[in-house]
Amino acid sequence: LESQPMRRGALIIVEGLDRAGKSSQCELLRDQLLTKGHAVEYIRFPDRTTPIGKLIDSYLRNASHQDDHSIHLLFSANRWELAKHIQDTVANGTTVIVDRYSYSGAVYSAAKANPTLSLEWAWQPEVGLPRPDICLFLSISPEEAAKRGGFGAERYENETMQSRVRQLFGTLLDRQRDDVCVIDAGRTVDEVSEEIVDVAVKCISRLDAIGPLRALG
Ligand code: 2DT
Ligand code: MG
Repeated sequence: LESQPMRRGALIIVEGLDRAGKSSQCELLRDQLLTKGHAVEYIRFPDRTTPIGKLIDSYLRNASHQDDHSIHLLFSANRWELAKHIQDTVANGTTVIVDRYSYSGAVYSAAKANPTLSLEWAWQPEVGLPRPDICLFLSISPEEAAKRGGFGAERYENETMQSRVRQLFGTLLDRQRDDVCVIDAGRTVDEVSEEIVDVAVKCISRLDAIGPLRALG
């Protein structure tokens, strides 16, 4: 008997503003997919454990300063250093769930309104990275986000940044709309999770039609 060719895993990105519930939903999705018998790995960006990630962590905690362009490229480098791992893991049949990715990367940097750091400039270092099979964008209103508690103490956790980020996510996700599925994250955790699991399972079932993992353009 010929053995079946190994089916690859999916690359599933979860994006959204702070307080949208990304991390909880990623964990629920991982658990649900595991229960359904899928092999799953959950990673998040920034990955603060690598040498580059430690520089990013220090910057986010306001313990160090970086030029806007320089820190932007470090966030991107933090994805590039894990790109091969993502490709290999997916090729080996494991679905990879990623909490934040290139979309946060481009949008948070462009939200600084630095005249030489446009959304276009910010997207360029992302070109060629593993392209998600689906990007789930957890959408939440400013009112609902406020209800879920105040801002934390990290850089970017303030009203001005969050409202610019919201606007730029709109622009970027529209450009990348083939890969994006907007989820209303203002509902209960269970309602949101049910829709996310449904979309993820459908994505996994379409992988034969999509073919090998693609690259971001
Ligand atoms: P968390 O709160 O999810 O740990 O994110 N960010 C994230 C960027 O500015 N560029 C990036 O490439 C990524 C992945 C968003 C910490 C903050 O880091 C921002 C919030
Ligand atoms: Mg945060």
